[in-house]
Amino acid sequence: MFASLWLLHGQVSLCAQESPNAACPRPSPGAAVPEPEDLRSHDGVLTVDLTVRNFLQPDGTTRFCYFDANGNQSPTLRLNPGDLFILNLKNDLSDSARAVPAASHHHARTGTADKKSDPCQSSTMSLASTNLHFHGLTVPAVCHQDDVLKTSIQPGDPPFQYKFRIPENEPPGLYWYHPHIHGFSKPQVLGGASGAMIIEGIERANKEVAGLPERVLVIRDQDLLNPNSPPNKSEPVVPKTLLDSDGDAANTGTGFGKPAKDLSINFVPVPYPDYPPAAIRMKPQERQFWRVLNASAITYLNLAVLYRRAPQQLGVVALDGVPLNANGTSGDFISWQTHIGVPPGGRVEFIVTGPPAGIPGLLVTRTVDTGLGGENDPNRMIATITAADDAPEPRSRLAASPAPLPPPALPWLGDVAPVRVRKLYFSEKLLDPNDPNSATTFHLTVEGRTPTPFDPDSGVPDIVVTQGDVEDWIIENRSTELHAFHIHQLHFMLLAWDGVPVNEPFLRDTINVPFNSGKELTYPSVRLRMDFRDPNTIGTFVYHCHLLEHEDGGMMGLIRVEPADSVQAPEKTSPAPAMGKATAHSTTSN
Ligand SMILES: [Cu+2]
Repeated sequence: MFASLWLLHGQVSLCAQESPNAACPRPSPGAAVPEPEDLRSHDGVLTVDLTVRNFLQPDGTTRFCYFDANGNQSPTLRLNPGDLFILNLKNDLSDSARAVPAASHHHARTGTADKKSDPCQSSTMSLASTNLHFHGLTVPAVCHQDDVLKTSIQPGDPPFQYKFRIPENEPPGLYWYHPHIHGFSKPQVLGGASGAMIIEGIERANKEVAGLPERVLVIRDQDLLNPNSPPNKSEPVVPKTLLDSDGDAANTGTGFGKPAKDLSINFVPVPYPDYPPAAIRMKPQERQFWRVLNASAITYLNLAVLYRRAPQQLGVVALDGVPLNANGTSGDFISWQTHIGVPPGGRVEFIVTGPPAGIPGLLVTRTVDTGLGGENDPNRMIATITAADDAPEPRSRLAASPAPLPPPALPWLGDVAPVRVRKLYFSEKLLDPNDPNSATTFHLTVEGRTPTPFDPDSGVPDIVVTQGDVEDWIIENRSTELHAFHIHQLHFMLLAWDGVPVNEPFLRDTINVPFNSGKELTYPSVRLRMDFRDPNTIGTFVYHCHLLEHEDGGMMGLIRVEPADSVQAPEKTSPAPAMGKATAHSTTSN
Protein backbone atom coordinates (compact mmCIF):
# COMPACT_ATOMS: atom_id res chain seq x y z
CA MET A 1 0.00 0.00 0.00
CA PHE A 2 2.69 2.41 1.08
CA ALA A 3 4.99 1.83 -1.88
CA SER A 4 2.20 1.85 -4.45
CA LEU A 5 0.82 5.13 -3.17
CA TRP A 6 4.15 6.80 -3.58
CA LEU A 7 4.50 5.35 -7.04
CA LEU A 8 1.06 6.53 -8.06
CA HIS A 9 1.77 9.93 -6.63
CA GLY A 10 4.86 10.18 -8.84
CA GLN A 11 2.78 9.44 -11.90
CA VAL A 12 0.05 11.84 -10.93
CA SER A 13 2.42 14.73 -10.50
CA LEU A 14 3.17 14.41 -14.19
CA CYS A 15 -0.36 13.86 -15.44
CA ALA A 16 -2.75 14.98 -12.74
CA GLN A 17 -5.76 14.62 -15.01
CA GLU A 18 -5.35 10.93 -15.75
CA SER A 19 -5.41 8.92 -12.56
CA PRO A 20 -6.17 11.31 -9.72
CA ASN A 21 -8.50 8.95 -7.87
CA ALA A 22 -5.79 6.39 -7.39
CA ALA A 23 -3.57 8.94 -5.70
CA CYS A 24 -6.03 10.34 -3.18
CA PRO A 25 -8.51 7.49 -2.94
CA ARG A 26 -11.96 8.01 -1.49
CA PRO A 27 -14.72 5.44 -0.98
CA SER A 28 -17.71 5.30 -3.34
CA PRO A 29 -21.19 6.52 -2.38
CA GLY A 30 -23.04 3.86 -0.41
CA ALA A 31 -19.86 2.23 0.91
CA ALA A 32 -19.45 0.91 4.46
CA VAL A 33 -18.24 3.68 6.78
CA PRO A 34 -14.53 2.93 7.29
CA GLU A 35 -12.75 3.66 10.56
CA PRO A 36 -9.82 6.09 10.39
CA GLU A 37 -6.53 4.49 11.40
CA ASP A 38 -5.67 5.04 15.10
CA LEU A 39 -2.18 6.31 15.91
CA ARG A 40 -1.69 5.90 19.66
CA SER A 41 1.02 7.25 21.92
CA HIS A 42 3.44 4.75 23.47
CA ASP A 43 5.41 5.32 26.67
CA GLY A 44 4.10 8.87 26.79
CA VAL A 45 5.11 9.85 23.25
CA LEU A 46 3.27 9.99 19.92
CA THR A 47 5.45 10.67 16.88
CA VAL A 48 3.63 11.12 13.58
CA ASP A 49 4.94 11.80 10.09
CA LEU A 50 2.20 13.47 8.08
CA THR A 51 2.32 14.57 4.44
CA VAL A 52 -0.30 16.86 2.93
CA ARG A 53 -0.96 16.45 -0.80
CA ASN A 54 -3.51 17.75 -3.27
CA PHE A 55 -4.90 16.27 -6.45
CA LEU A 56 -6.91 17.96 -9.14
CA GLN A 57 -10.01 15.96 -10.04
CA PRO A 58 -11.50 15.61 -13.52
CA ASP A 59 -14.46 17.76 -12.42
CA GLY A 60 -12.15 20.63 -11.55
CA THR A 61 -12.29 20.24 -7.76
CA THR A 62 -9.13 19.56 -5.77
CA ARG A 63 -8.78 16.98 -3.02
CA PHE A 64 -6.45 17.69 -0.12
CA CYS A 65 -5.21 14.62 1.75
CA TYR A 66 -3.15 13.89 4.84
CA PHE A 67 -1.14 10.66 4.57
CA ASP A 68 0.76 9.09 7.46
CA ALA A 69 4.00 7.13 6.92
CA ASN A 70 1.99 3.98 6.11
CA GLY A 71 -0.26 5.66 3.58
CA ASN A 72 -3.30 5.96 5.86
CA GLN A 73 -5.46 9.02 5.19
CA SER A 74 -6.35 11.42 8.02
CA PRO A 75 -5.42 9.10 10.91
CA THR A 76 -6.96 9.69 14.35
CA LEU A 77 -4.25 10.92 16.72
CA ARG A 78 -4.71 9.50 20.23
CA LEU A 79 -2.82 10.91 23.20
CA ASN A 80 -3.13 10.98 26.97
CA PRO A 81 -2.88 14.12 29.09
CA GLY A 82 0.82 14.71 29.77
CA ASP A 83 1.99 12.93 26.61
CA LEU A 84 4.62 14.42 24.33
CA PHE A 85 3.29 15.00 20.80
CA ILE A 86 5.68 15.25 17.85
CA LEU A 87 4.26 15.74 14.36
CA ASN A 88 6.53 16.15 11.34
CA LEU A 89 4.48 17.84 8.63
CA LYS A 90 5.69 17.63 5.04
CA ASN A 91 4.14 20.01 2.54
CA ASP A 92 3.78 18.10 -0.72
CA LEU A 93 1.12 20.39 -2.20
CA SER A 94 1.48 20.97 -5.90
CA ASP A 95 0.86 23.89 -8.17
CA SER A 96 -1.92 22.06 -9.96
CA ALA A 97 -4.06 23.36 -7.14
CA ARG A 98 -3.86 26.75 -8.78
CA ALA A 99 -6.79 25.62 -10.87
CA VAL A 100 -8.98 26.02 -7.78
CA PRO A 101 -10.15 29.55 -7.08
CA ALA A 102 -9.38 30.65 -3.55
CA ALA A 103 -11.80 32.64 -1.44
CA SER A 104 -12.77 35.65 -3.44
CA HIS A 105 -12.05 38.23 -0.77
CA HIS A 106 -8.99 36.91 0.97
CA HIS A 107 -6.18 39.10 2.09
CA ALA A 108 -3.45 36.66 1.39
CA ARG A 109 0.14 37.60 1.54
CA THR A 110 1.91 36.17 -1.42
CA GLY A 111 5.48 37.26 -0.92
CA THR A 112 7.84 35.95 -3.55
CA ALA A 113 11.30 36.38 -2.15
CA ASP A 114 10.92 34.37 1.03
CA LYS A 115 10.58 30.84 -0.28
CA LYS A 116 13.50 29.74 1.85
CA SER A 117 12.59 31.93 4.79
CA ASP A 118 11.82 30.78 8.32
CA PRO A 119 8.43 28.98 8.34
CA CYS A 120 7.89 30.50 11.81
CA GLN A 121 8.03 34.04 10.36
CA SER A 122 6.53 33.48 6.95
CA SER A 123 4.89 36.17 4.90
CA THR A 124 3.71 33.65 2.29
CA MET A 125 0.16 32.42 2.60
CA SER A 126 -0.99 30.79 -0.63
CA LEU A 127 -3.12 27.83 -1.66
CA ALA A 128 0.05 25.73 -1.67
CA SER A 129 1.08 26.88 1.84
CA THR A 130 0.06 24.91 4.89
CA ASN A 131 0.19 24.76 8.69
CA LEU A 132 -1.86 23.11 11.44
CA HIS A 133 -4.30 24.24 14.08
CA PHE A 134 -5.10 21.84 16.90
CA HIS A 135 -8.71 22.87 17.42
CA GLY A 136 -9.78 22.92 21.06
CA LEU A 137 -6.46 22.17 22.73
CA THR A 138 -5.28 24.59 25.41
CA VAL A 139 -1.68 24.67 24.21
CA PRO A 140 0.39 27.82 23.62
CA ALA A 141 -0.10 29.81 20.40
CA VAL A 142 3.60 29.78 19.54
CA CYS A 143 5.47 28.42 16.55
CA HIS A 144 5.93 24.63 16.55
CA GLN A 145 2.88 24.43 18.86
CA ASP A 146 -0.41 26.10 17.89
CA ASP A 147 0.48 29.35 16.10
CA VAL A 148 -1.40 30.00 12.86
CA LEU A 149 -0.54 33.68 12.35
CA LYS A 150 3.08 33.45 11.24
CA THR A 151 3.56 29.72 10.71
CA SER A 152 3.40 28.80 7.03
CA ILE A 153 5.16 25.85 5.42
CA GLN A 154 5.84 25.95 1.69
CA PRO A 155 6.21 23.13 -0.87
CA GLY A 156 9.84 22.09 -0.91
CA ASP A 157 10.44 23.03 2.74
CA PRO A 158 11.84 20.20 4.87
CA PRO A 159 9.33 18.52 7.21
CA PHE A 160 8.20 21.04 9.82
CA GLN A 161 8.08 19.82 13.39
CA TYR A 162 5.17 20.42 15.75
CA LYS A 163 6.20 19.44 19.27
CA PHE A 164 4.35 20.00 22.52
CA ARG A 165 3.13 18.24 25.60
CA ILE A 166 -0.60 17.68 26.06
CA PRO A 167 -1.48 19.57 29.26
CA GLU A 168 -2.10 17.34 32.28
CA ASN A 169 -5.46 19.07 32.75
CA GLU A 170 -6.61 18.86 29.10
CA PRO A 171 -10.17 17.51 29.26
CA PRO A 172 -10.57 14.05 27.68
CA GLY A 173 -12.53 14.17 24.45
CA LEU A 174 -12.60 14.78 20.71
CA TYR A 175 -10.41 17.48 19.19
CA TRP A 176 -9.19 17.88 15.60
CA TYR A 177 -6.44 19.12 13.32
CA HIS A 178 -6.76 21.16 10.15
CA PRO A 179 -4.83 23.80 8.18
CA HIS A 180 -5.34 27.47 9.07
CA ILE A 181 -3.72 29.48 6.26
CA HIS A 182 -5.52 32.80 6.18
CA GLY A 183 -7.39 33.23 2.90
CA PHE A 184 -7.10 29.55 1.97
CA SER A 185 -8.64 27.59 4.85
CA LYS A 186 -11.84 26.89 2.95
CA PRO A 187 -10.44 25.20 -0.19
CA GLN A 188 -8.04 23.08 1.87
CA VAL A 189 -10.59 21.91 4.47
CA LEU A 190 -13.32 21.50 1.83
CA GLY A 191 -10.84 19.34 -0.09
CA GLY A 192 -10.56 17.02 2.92
CA ALA A 193 -7.63 18.36 4.95
CA SER A 194 -8.77 17.43 8.46
CA GLY A 195 -8.51 14.65 10.99
CA ALA A 196 -9.63 13.71 14.49
CA MET A 197 -7.55 13.92 17.62
CA ILE A 198 -8.58 12.23 20.86
CA ILE A 199 -7.39 13.04 24.34
CA GLU A 200 -7.92 9.68 26.03
CA GLY A 201 -9.70 9.04 29.29
CA ILE A 202 -13.31 10.15 28.77
CA GLU A 203 -14.36 6.97 30.61
CA ARG A 204 -12.41 8.36 33.58
CA ALA A 205 -14.62 11.47 33.49
CA ASN A 206 -17.92 9.64 33.10
CA LYS A 207 -18.11 5.95 33.97
CA GLU A 208 -21.34 5.55 31.96
CA VAL A 209 -19.14 5.13 28.87
CA ALA A 210 -16.60 2.75 30.47
CA GLY A 211 -16.15 -0.40 28.39
CA LEU A 212 -18.16 0.86 25.40
CA PRO A 213 -16.96 0.29 21.83
CA GLU A 214 -16.15 3.70 20.32
CA ARG A 215 -16.56 4.91 16.78
CA VAL A 216 -14.99 8.08 15.34
CA LEU A 217 -17.18 9.69 12.67
CA VAL A 218 -15.78 12.65 10.74
CA ILE A 219 -18.41 14.47 8.71
CA ARG A 220 -16.94 16.73 6.02
CA ASP A 221 -18.46 18.76 3.22
CA GLN A 222 -17.30 18.98 -0.38
CA ASP A 223 -18.40 20.57 -3.63
CA LEU A 224 -21.51 18.98 -5.14
CA LEU A 225 -20.79 15.87 -7.21
CA ASN A 226 -23.97 16.52 -9.24
CA PRO A 227 -24.36 20.30 -9.20
CA ASN A 228 -26.69 20.41 -12.19
CA SER A 229 -29.15 17.71 -11.09
CA PRO A 230 -32.71 18.67 -10.20
CA PRO A 231 -33.84 17.66 -6.71
CA ASN A 232 -35.10 14.12 -6.25
CA LYS A 233 -38.75 13.78 -7.32
CA SER A 234 -39.70 12.55 -3.86
CA GLU A 235 -38.86 15.99 -2.44
CA PRO A 236 -41.44 18.73 -2.14
CA VAL A 237 -41.04 21.36 -4.85
CA VAL A 238 -39.16 24.37 -3.54
CA PRO A 239 -38.77 27.81 -5.06
CA LYS A 240 -36.06 28.12 -7.69
CA THR A 241 -32.59 27.65 -6.25
CA LEU A 242 -30.77 30.93 -5.79
CA LEU A 243 -27.04 31.33 -5.38
CA ASP A 244 -25.46 33.49 -2.71
CA SER A 245 -22.52 35.81 -3.36
CA ASP A 246 -20.13 32.88 -2.78
CA GLY A 247 -21.83 30.88 -5.52
CA ASP A 248 -23.40 28.43 -3.06
CA ALA A 249 -27.06 27.40 -3.02
CA ALA A 250 -28.87 29.87 -0.80
CA ASN A 251 -31.17 28.87 2.07
CA THR A 252 -34.58 27.92 0.69
CA GLY A 253 -36.14 28.09 4.13
CA THR A 254 -38.01 24.86 3.37
CA GLY A 255 -35.67 22.12 4.58
CA PHE A 256 -35.39 20.84 1.01
CA GLY A 257 -33.78 21.75 -2.29
CA LYS A 258 -30.19 21.78 -3.45
CA PRO A 259 -27.66 21.89 -0.61
CA ALA A 260 -24.72 24.28 -0.74
CA LYS A 261 -22.32 21.33 -0.35
CA ASP A 262 -22.40 17.54 -0.34
CA LEU A 263 -21.54 15.77 2.89
CA SER A 264 -19.26 12.79 3.46
CA ILE A 265 -18.84 10.52 6.48
CA ASN A 266 -15.31 9.19 6.99
CA PHE A 267 -14.84 10.18 3.35
CA VAL A 268 -17.84 8.18 2.03
CA PRO A 269 -19.69 10.82 -0.02
CA VAL A 270 -23.46 11.20 0.30
CA PRO A 271 -24.20 13.19 -2.84
CA TYR A 272 -27.19 15.31 -3.79
CA PRO A 273 -29.84 14.73 -5.16
CA ASP A 274 -30.56 11.16 -3.94
CA TYR A 275 -28.25 11.12 -0.88
CA PRO A 276 -27.38 7.40 -1.14
CA PRO A 277 -26.49 6.73 2.51
CA ALA A 278 -23.21 5.24 3.68
CA ALA A 279 -23.54 2.01 5.70
CA ILE A 280 -22.97 1.41 9.42
CA ARG A 281 -23.45 -2.07 10.89
CA MET A 282 -23.90 -2.75 14.60
CA LYS A 283 -24.78 -5.74 16.72
CA PRO A 284 -28.50 -5.55 17.62
CA GLN A 285 -29.14 -3.13 20.48
CA GLU A 286 -25.46 -2.76 21.25
CA ARG A 287 -24.50 0.40 23.15
CA GLN A 288 -21.72 2.29 21.39
CA PHE A 289 -19.98 5.59 22.01
CA TRP A 290 -20.01 7.77 18.89
CA ARG A 291 -17.51 10.61 18.62
CA VAL A 292 -18.70 12.92 15.83
CA LEU A 293 -16.70 15.80 14.37
CA ASN A 294 -18.21 18.34 12.02
CA ALA A 295 -15.13 19.06 9.89
CA SER A 296 -17.23 20.86 7.27
CA ALA A 297 -16.00 24.08 5.78
CA ILE A 298 -19.42 25.74 5.79
CA THR A 299 -22.15 23.17 6.56
CA TYR A 300 -24.12 23.11 9.82
CA LEU A 301 -25.34 19.73 11.09
CA ASN A 302 -28.38 18.83 13.15
CA LEU A 303 -27.85 15.12 13.81
CA ALA A 304 -30.55 12.61 14.61
CA VAL A 305 -30.76 8.81 14.65
CA LEU A 306 -34.05 7.37 13.41
CA TYR A 307 -35.31 3.79 13.81
CA ARG A 308 -38.32 3.20 11.56
CA ARG A 309 -38.45 7.01 11.34
CA ALA A 310 -38.70 7.42 15.13
CA PRO A 311 -36.02 9.71 16.63
CA GLN A 312 -33.89 7.86 19.18
CA GLN A 313 -32.53 9.15 22.47
CA LEU A 314 -28.85 10.03 22.14
CA GLY A 315 -26.91 10.30 25.41
CA VAL A 316 -24.61 13.31 25.06
CA VAL A 317 -21.51 12.95 27.24
CA ALA A 318 -19.23 15.66 25.81
CA LEU A 319 -19.31 18.72 23.56
CA ASP A 320 -16.31 20.30 21.84
CA GLY A 321 -13.87 17.97 23.60
CA VAL A 322 -15.06 18.64 27.15
CA PRO A 323 -17.23 16.24 29.18
CA LEU A 324 -20.53 17.87 30.16
CA ASN A 325 -19.77 17.04 33.81
CA ALA A 326 -16.48 18.99 33.84
CA ASN A 327 -18.10 21.40 36.33
CA GLY A 328 -17.26 18.76 38.94
CA THR A 329 -20.71 18.64 40.49
CA SER A 330 -22.96 16.76 38.11
CA GLY A 331 -21.73 13.20 38.62
CA ASP A 332 -22.03 10.86 35.63
CA PHE A 333 -24.27 13.36 33.86
CA ILE A 334 -25.70 12.51 30.46
CA SER A 335 -27.91 14.85 28.45
CA TRP A 336 -30.48 12.83 26.47
CA GLN A 337 -31.41 14.47 23.17
CA THR A 338 -33.26 13.45 20.01
CA HIS A 339 -31.30 15.84 17.79
CA ILE A 340 -28.00 17.63 18.23
CA GLY A 341 -26.87 20.78 16.42
CA VAL A 342 -23.18 20.78 15.49
CA PRO A 343 -21.71 23.90 13.86
CA PRO A 344 -18.70 23.66 11.54
CA GLY A 345 -15.77 22.89 13.86
CA GLY A 346 -17.98 21.51 16.64
CA ARG A 347 -17.88 18.01 18.14
CA VAL A 348 -20.44 15.91 19.94
CA GLU A 349 -19.85 12.60 21.72
CA PHE A 350 -22.84 10.48 22.62
CA ILE A 351 -24.08 7.04 23.56
CA VAL A 352 -26.28 5.37 20.96
CA THR A 353 -28.04 2.00 21.23
CA GLY A 354 -28.15 -0.02 18.01
CA PRO A 355 -31.48 -0.92 16.44
CA PRO A 356 -33.12 -4.26 17.21
CA ALA A 357 -32.57 -6.93 14.55
CA GLY A 358 -34.72 -6.25 11.50
CA ILE A 359 -35.44 -2.60 12.31
CA PRO A 360 -33.90 -0.19 9.78
CA GLY A 361 -31.95 2.70 11.22
CA LEU A 362 -30.73 5.99 9.75
CA LEU A 363 -28.25 8.65 10.76
CA VAL A 364 -29.55 11.91 9.30
CA THR A 365 -28.99 15.62 9.52
CA ARG A 366 -32.12 17.69 9.88
CA THR A 367 -32.28 21.03 8.17
CA VAL A 368 -30.64 24.07 9.76
CA ASP A 369 -32.19 27.48 9.13
CA THR A 370 -29.13 29.58 8.33
CA GLY A 371 -31.10 32.79 7.71
CA LEU A 372 -32.00 34.74 4.62
CA GLY A 373 -28.35 35.29 3.72
CA GLY A 374 -27.17 31.78 4.59
CA GLU A 375 -26.49 28.63 2.60
CA ASN A 376 -28.96 25.80 2.15
CA ASP A 377 -28.48 22.97 4.68
CA PRO A 378 -31.47 20.71 3.93
CA ASN A 379 -32.70 17.49 5.54
CA ARG A 380 -30.69 14.55 4.26
CA MET A 381 -29.61 11.02 5.01
CA ILE A 382 -26.01 10.32 6.01
CA ALA A 383 -25.84 6.59 6.80
CA THR A 384 -28.02 3.55 7.26
CA ILE A 385 -27.66 1.72 10.58
CA THR A 386 -28.21 -2.00 10.18
CA ALA A 387 -28.33 -4.45 13.06
CA ALA A 388 -26.64 -7.80 12.44
CA ASP A 389 -25.29 -10.42 14.82
CA ASP A 390 -22.15 -10.76 12.72
CA ALA A 391 -21.50 -6.99 12.51
CA PRO A 392 -17.84 -6.27 13.25
CA GLU A 393 -17.03 -4.50 16.50
CA PRO A 394 -15.44 -1.06 16.22
CA ARG A 395 -11.68 -1.33 16.46
CA SER A 396 -11.43 0.60 19.72
CA ARG A 397 -13.08 0.11 23.09
CA LEU A 398 -12.92 2.36 26.16
CA ALA A 399 -11.34 0.98 29.34
CA ALA A 400 -13.80 -1.02 31.44
CA SER A 401 -12.65 -0.07 34.94
CA PRO A 402 -10.94 3.29 34.74
CA ALA A 403 -9.46 5.30 37.59
CA PRO A 404 -11.56 8.44 38.04
CA LEU A 405 -10.08 11.76 36.88
CA PRO A 406 -8.83 14.07 39.63
CA PRO A 407 -11.29 16.88 40.44
CA PRO A 408 -10.75 20.19 38.57
CA ALA A 409 -8.05 22.40 40.10
CA LEU A 410 -9.79 25.70 39.33
CA PRO A 411 -13.22 26.90 40.48
CA TRP A 412 -15.97 26.18 37.97
CA LEU A 413 -16.08 28.92 35.29
CA GLY A 414 -19.77 29.51 35.92
CA ASP A 415 -18.98 30.46 39.53
CA VAL A 416 -16.34 33.08 38.67
CA ALA A 417 -17.41 36.70 38.33
CA PRO A 418 -16.25 38.38 35.10
CA VAL A 419 -13.85 41.32 35.46
CA ARG A 420 -15.35 43.07 32.44
CA VAL A 421 -17.90 42.79 29.64
CA ARG A 422 -17.04 43.31 25.98
CA LYS A 423 -19.32 43.46 22.97
CA LEU A 424 -18.37 42.26 19.48
CA TYR A 425 -20.46 41.92 16.39
CA PHE A 426 -20.56 40.00 13.13
CA SER A 427 -21.44 42.06 10.05
CA GLU A 428 -21.24 41.78 6.28
CA LYS A 429 -20.97 44.45 3.65
CA LEU A 430 -21.75 44.22 -0.04
CA LEU A 431 -19.19 45.84 -2.31
CA ASP A 432 -22.09 47.24 -4.33
CA PRO A 433 -25.06 47.77 -2.01
CA ASN A 434 -27.38 47.74 -5.02
CA ASP A 435 -26.17 44.36 -6.29
CA PRO A 436 -26.92 41.44 -3.94
CA ASN A 437 -24.56 39.26 -6.00
CA SER A 438 -21.58 41.57 -5.63
CA ALA A 439 -18.64 40.56 -3.47
CA THR A 440 -19.15 40.58 0.29
CA THR A 441 -16.67 41.57 2.95
CA PHE A 442 -16.93 39.87 6.32
CA HIS A 443 -16.27 41.58 9.65
CA LEU A 444 -16.00 40.65 13.31
CA THR A 445 -15.70 43.95 15.12
CA VAL A 446 -15.27 45.18 18.68
CA GLU A 447 -18.21 47.51 19.43
CA GLY A 448 -17.25 51.13 18.79
CA ARG A 449 -14.55 50.38 16.21
CA THR A 450 -14.84 50.63 12.43
CA PRO A 451 -15.57 47.27 10.76
CA THR A 452 -12.60 46.14 8.68
CA PRO A 453 -11.64 42.69 7.42
CA PHE A 454 -8.92 40.93 9.44
CA ASP A 455 -5.49 42.22 8.46
CA PRO A 456 -2.87 39.50 8.94
CA ASP A 457 -0.07 42.02 8.63
CA SER A 458 -1.33 44.37 11.35
CA GLY A 459 -0.12 42.42 14.37
CA VAL A 460 -1.98 44.90 16.60
CA PRO A 461 -4.47 43.09 18.81
CA ASP A 462 -8.13 44.04 18.72
CA ILE A 463 -8.48 42.85 22.31
CA VAL A 464 -5.91 42.68 25.12
CA VAL A 465 -6.68 40.49 28.11
CA THR A 466 -4.72 39.62 31.24
CA GLN A 467 -4.08 35.97 31.98
CA GLY A 468 -6.01 34.92 35.04
CA ASP A 469 -9.05 36.98 34.12
CA VAL A 470 -12.53 35.80 33.28
CA GLU A 471 -14.59 38.04 30.99
CA ASP A 472 -18.10 38.07 29.56
CA TRP A 473 -18.34 38.63 25.81
CA ILE A 474 -21.57 39.52 24.07
CA ILE A 475 -21.37 38.50 20.42
CA GLU A 476 -24.02 40.14 18.24
CA ASN A 477 -25.00 39.14 14.74
CA ARG A 478 -25.93 42.13 12.58
CA SER A 479 -25.98 40.06 9.38
CA THR A 480 -28.80 38.03 7.90
CA GLU A 481 -27.01 34.68 8.17
CA LEU A 482 -25.96 32.35 10.95
CA HIS A 483 -22.32 32.50 12.07
CA ALA A 484 -20.28 30.15 14.27
CA PHE A 485 -18.04 31.96 16.78
CA HIS A 486 -14.81 30.13 17.64
CA ILE A 487 -11.77 31.17 19.68
CA HIS A 488 -8.43 29.38 19.77
CA GLN A 489 -6.66 28.11 22.95
CA LEU A 490 -9.69 28.13 25.29
CA HIS A 491 -13.26 27.12 25.99
CA PHE A 492 -16.18 29.26 27.09
CA MET A 493 -19.59 28.86 28.64
CA LEU A 494 -22.85 29.98 27.01
CA LEU A 495 -24.74 32.21 29.46
CA ALA A 496 -27.53 33.60 27.30
CA TRP A 497 -28.98 32.91 23.87
CA ASP A 498 -30.57 35.87 22.15
CA GLY A 499 -30.87 37.69 25.45
CA VAL A 500 -32.48 34.80 27.33
CA PRO A 501 -30.37 33.19 30.09
CA VAL A 502 -29.67 29.50 29.49
CA ASN A 503 -28.72 26.79 31.95
CA GLU A 504 -25.66 25.24 30.31
CA PRO A 505 -23.22 24.20 33.05
CA PHE A 506 -20.71 22.97 30.46
CA LEU A 507 -18.16 24.32 27.98
CA ARG A 508 -17.89 24.83 24.24
CA ASP A 509 -15.32 26.24 21.83
CA THR A 510 -17.66 26.94 18.90
CA ILE A 511 -21.15 28.45 19.16
CA ASN A 512 -23.81 29.51 16.68
CA VAL A 513 -24.80 33.16 16.81
CA PRO A 514 -28.40 33.58 15.63
CA PHE A 515 -28.99 35.60 12.46
CA ASN A 516 -30.68 38.96 12.18
CA SER A 517 -34.15 38.53 10.74
CA GLY A 518 -34.69 42.27 10.58
CA LYS A 519 -37.91 41.80 12.52
CA GLU A 520 -36.59 42.67 15.99
CA LEU A 521 -35.61 45.95 17.56
CA THR A 522 -32.29 44.59 18.80
CA TYR A 523 -29.68 42.41 17.15
CA PRO A 524 -29.60 38.75 18.13
CA SER A 525 -26.67 37.76 20.33
CA VAL A 526 -25.03 35.21 22.58
CA ARG A 527 -23.40 35.99 25.93
CA LEU A 528 -20.29 33.94 26.67
CA ARG A 529 -18.11 33.58 29.78
CA MET A 530 -14.55 33.53 28.47
CA ASP A 531 -11.84 31.74 30.47
CA PHE A 532 -8.34 33.23 30.32
CA ARG A 533 -7.14 31.60 33.55
CA ASP A 534 -4.92 28.92 32.02
CA PRO A 535 -1.29 30.15 31.64
CA ASN A 536 -1.21 28.39 28.24
CA THR A 537 -3.56 31.08 26.92
CA ILE A 538 -0.75 33.68 27.20
CA GLY A 539 0.13 34.84 23.70
CA THR A 540 -1.43 36.24 20.55
CA PHE A 541 -4.08 34.26 18.71
CA VAL A 542 -7.39 34.58 16.88
CA TYR A 543 -11.14 34.34 17.25
CA HIS A 544 -13.27 34.02 14.13
CA CYS A 545 -16.32 32.67 12.38
CA HIS A 546 -15.83 28.96 11.67
CA LEU A 547 -17.61 29.17 8.33
CA LEU A 548 -14.34 29.14 6.49
CA GLU A 549 -15.36 31.38 3.60
CA HIS A 550 -16.20 33.98 6.23
CA GLU A 551 -12.93 33.42 8.10
CA ASP A 552 -10.93 33.60 4.86
CA GLY A 553 -12.90 36.71 3.92
CA GLY A 554 -11.81 38.55 7.07
CA MET A 555 -14.35 37.62 9.79
CA MET A 556 -11.60 37.25 12.36
CA GLY A 557 -10.00 39.24 15.16
CA LEU A 558 -6.72 39.22 17.05
CA ILE A 559 -6.44 38.84 20.82
CA ARG A 560 -3.37 39.12 23.01
CA VAL A 561 -3.37 37.54 26.45
CA GLU A 562 -0.70 39.24 28.57
CA PRO A 563 1.06 37.59 31.50
CA ALA A 564 -0.63 38.50 34.77
CA ASP A 565 2.30 40.56 36.07
CA SER A 566 2.84 42.67 32.94
CA VAL A 567 1.74 46.17 32.03
CA GLN A 568 -0.99 46.00 29.39
CA ALA A 569 -0.08 47.05 25.87
CA PRO A 570 -2.62 49.18 24.06
CA GLU A 571 -5.34 47.68 21.92
CA LYS A 572 -6.01 48.79 18.39
CA THR A 573 -7.63 52.20 18.30
CA SER A 574 -9.76 53.57 15.55
CA PRO A 575 -12.17 56.46 15.38
CA ALA A 576 -15.65 55.64 16.53
CA PRO A 577 -18.16 55.30 13.72
CA ALA A 578 -19.51 58.72 12.90
CA MET A 579 -23.14 57.73 12.97
CA GLY A 580 -23.25 55.11 15.68
CA LYS A 581 -25.83 52.45 15.06
CA ALA A 582 -26.77 53.86 11.67
CA THR A 583 -23.27 53.05 10.45
CA ALA A 584 -23.54 49.60 11.91
CA HIS A 585 -26.80 49.06 10.07
CA SER A 586 -25.22 49.99 6.78
CA THR A 587 -22.72 47.18 7.24
CA THR A 588 -25.35 44.48 7.11
CA SER A 589 -25.99 42.93 3.77
CA ASN A 590 -29.43 43.16 2.17
CU1 LIG B 1 -19.78 33.24 9.46
